[in-house]
Amino acid sequence: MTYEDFYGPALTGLTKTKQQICDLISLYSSENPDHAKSVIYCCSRLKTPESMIQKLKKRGLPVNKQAALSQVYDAVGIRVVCSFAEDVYQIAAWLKNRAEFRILEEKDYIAYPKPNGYRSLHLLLQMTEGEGSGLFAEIQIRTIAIDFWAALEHQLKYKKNLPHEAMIREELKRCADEIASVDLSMQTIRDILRESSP
Ligand code: 0O2
Repeated sequence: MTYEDFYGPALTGLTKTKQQICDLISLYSSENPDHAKSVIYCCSRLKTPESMIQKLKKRGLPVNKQAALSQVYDAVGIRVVCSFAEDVYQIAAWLKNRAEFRILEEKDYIAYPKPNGYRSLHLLLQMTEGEGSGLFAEIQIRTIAIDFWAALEHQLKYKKNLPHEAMIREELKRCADEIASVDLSMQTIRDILRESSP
């Protein structure tokens, strides 16, 4: 099934919303020269019809465009990858003050990691301006170290009958905790360097 088959005329608004949010992230770097290097990269996607259908079924929702656009918030997904945990919160604070959308919910999986070790800050929002006004989107903000972990962990979602699955999950959890500890140490070193700079 194509994106057009599933999302119909809403596809234009979804695509514009995705671009509008990506442009905003670029603006963050140019408006905040002190934080110009905070964002390592930003990527975006429209949820594929297959992935959306799977999510609707999993939640027991009707499998149609209306439910996809009104009851699932991440048809438009943006991922912002930063160097340090501090950057994650600074970008989130800046995004929360934008007029282009209103934040519906903040999920802080950095302060409150998922049991598998997943850490990220998610902002669920609704557009208030532009062609996609009224549409929902999710912005995920995380450090590059955790992004590296999440990309590998995400592969588990698509594996069936994986040998040694419990061991792999346990090992991934250990890696996530080590990465969180490294992120914290890197932040501390950055703070010390900043304080001691001439
Ligand atoms: P994709 O392929 O990224 O689009 P749910 O899917 O119901 O658990 P919910 O309630 O929609 O999640 O919201 P949440 O927790 O904000 O998660 C939405 C997205 O965050 C997921 O999208 C993933 O991209 C990411 N995410 C959440 N938890 C994990 C995790 O444990 N590991 C990894 N690697 N990513 C995670 P989708 O829909 O799963 O898929």
